[in-house]
Amino acid sequence: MTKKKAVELTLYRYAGKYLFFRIKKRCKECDISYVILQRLMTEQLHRKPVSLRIVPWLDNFWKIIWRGGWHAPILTVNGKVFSQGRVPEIPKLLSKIGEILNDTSLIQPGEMQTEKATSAYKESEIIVYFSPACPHCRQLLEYLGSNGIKYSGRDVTISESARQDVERLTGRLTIPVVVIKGEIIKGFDRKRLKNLLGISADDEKPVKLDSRNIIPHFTDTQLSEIYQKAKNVLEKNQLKGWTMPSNRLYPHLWNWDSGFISRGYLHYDPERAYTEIRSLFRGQWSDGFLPHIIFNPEYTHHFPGPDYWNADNSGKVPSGIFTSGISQPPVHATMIVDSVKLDPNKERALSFLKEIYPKLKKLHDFYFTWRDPEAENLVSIVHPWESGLDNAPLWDEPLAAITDTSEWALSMQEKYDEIAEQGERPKRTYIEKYSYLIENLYKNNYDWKKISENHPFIIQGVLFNSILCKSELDLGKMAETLGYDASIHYERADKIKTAINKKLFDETEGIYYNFDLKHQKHIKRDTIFSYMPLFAGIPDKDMGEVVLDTLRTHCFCIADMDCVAIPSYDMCQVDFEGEFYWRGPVWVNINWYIAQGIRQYGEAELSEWIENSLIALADRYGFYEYYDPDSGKGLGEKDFSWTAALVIDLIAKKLRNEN
Ligand code: 2M8
Repeated sequence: MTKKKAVELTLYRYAGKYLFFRIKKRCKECDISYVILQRLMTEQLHRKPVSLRIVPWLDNFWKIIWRGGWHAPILTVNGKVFSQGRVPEIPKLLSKIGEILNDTSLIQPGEMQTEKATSAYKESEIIVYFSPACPHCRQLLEYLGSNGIKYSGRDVTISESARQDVERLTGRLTIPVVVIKGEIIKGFDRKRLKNLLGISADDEKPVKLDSRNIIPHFTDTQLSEIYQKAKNVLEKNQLKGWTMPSNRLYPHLWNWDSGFISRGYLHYDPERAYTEIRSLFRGQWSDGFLPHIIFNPEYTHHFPGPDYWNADNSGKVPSGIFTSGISQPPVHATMIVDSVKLDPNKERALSFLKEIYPKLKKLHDFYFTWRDPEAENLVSIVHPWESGLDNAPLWDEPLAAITDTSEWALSMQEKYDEIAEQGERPKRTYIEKYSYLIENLYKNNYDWKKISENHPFIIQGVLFNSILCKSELDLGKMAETLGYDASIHYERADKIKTAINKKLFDETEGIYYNFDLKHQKHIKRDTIFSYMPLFAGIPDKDMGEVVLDTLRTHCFCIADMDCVAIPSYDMCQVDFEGEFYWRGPVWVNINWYIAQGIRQYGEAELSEWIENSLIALADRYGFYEYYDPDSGKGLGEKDFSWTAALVIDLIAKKLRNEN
């Protein structure tokens, strides 16, 4: 039998570490190569015997250097260097793959390989090469526009020939580049532009070169329109008494989603906000635990549904209610703490707070009683989904260490594949482990003490504990409003704060890390979730400065504000994936927290950039579950409730001139 031909592509991205060196800069060519290759894999190379591996260049430089590869991005085809130091030429690459596979459909006609941008644009005197995510490009285009200059714009992220032109003209892929009457200007050089274009000092309409130009701005009328659209999303997802995260993949009531959703309702229909929270707490177990899903009895084919959770094994589920058996971050007290301030009917607000306060307290008590096995004032989670950040890179190591597998891992995998077909969902990677963890919970009858002794996944999370710390502070405020003794809440908040600073802060790196109790070690992954303590006011002023310094890099797009908002994972990491669920995309809820956090530590302008960018994302692309940090493309579920609810919150504050 002849061996089937296959092609292995390997992209060495400018990332990684070697001895004490660690790459902390982004390389535009690498980012663009990565995006283009991913796109090829899902388009032209879909269902072809071609695989793509992305590896960190610095970890592997000694392997590739022997094969002649010096400059990242390096692309190898079946181990041989195909291109380096630049974005690979795609028509040539496809032809090469076509030749290896004997697949003529991939071989590109000669004409296409030599396609030149100039042919289509020769009429035009001014050509601008740009990328939509680059702030200097946006400023340049705005400058030309406001001075009435006509130009042809060429987006290098879309056009191969535009990239070739830029490289030919400047020797490398750099943007923006302007070509005026044969002269080449790199970057936004206002003086040269002005001279070449003959704009007089009196007529010139300057665009100030400062970060304020990057911040999107809206009139009140525009804000009101976006607000209305956001309300429509919530209306669309509303059922009797509660709201689905989205009406396709998420037809049930989800714990922290309902918290965020209630924050949106509070601004225009407080009764609805109270009903949402009441519906959620209908599912509270007798020990105070609040499940992450309360199942919609009218929708039976969700996976994993009630049959898989066996929550009844606990003997703690309220009768007639079907729930899952894990929880989610306790955002609720924070989301509704402003009820009295926002509800025009103060009496109604007070009576709601009175009704909900004991339930919230019982929930927080649950965490301290059952989820703090070492009595350290740090609560732990027992499943990645409990964190709310399902497949974040944070869980890679602890999940990989689990060797057991569950009885129904296979069926779970098949069902997940069906769901994955419908959208960008976590695919197969850790399904076995997810299912094993669920099985271990119900086999232990949700006896939290036993679980803390034999469960393979017990993590003290930065995000979870920061959210709990803030919720304790807000529960304290609520207690004061109701005339109750608030001291227990402030004491607890203080204890969590001290514990987070003591155990989860890494002084050398200037960043907070999760702690894996099972393996007794920190999980050193640079996700945006490490910065959640800012929101809860956990670091003191000096520590806050250190944390902000770590955050202010290109890797989270803060140095240049050159993304659409803050990505969920460090973009300098080799396994960053801008379109994949919790492993890179921009999430509105996380950005909402980060914006408030950094404002408290003096970064008002950056905070405004984040908040306005979130509104701009919703305005331009719609209310998606998450977004690509570079292009802003909406991903996952469309018309997603928490995106709409938190955009309502941001707009409402702007219209009231808060902050
Ligand atoms: C995602 O999680 C669920 C599992 O609970 C899922 O993948 O089906 C997460 O993004 C989670 O944070 C969110 O609450 C849920 C519903 O929006 O979806």
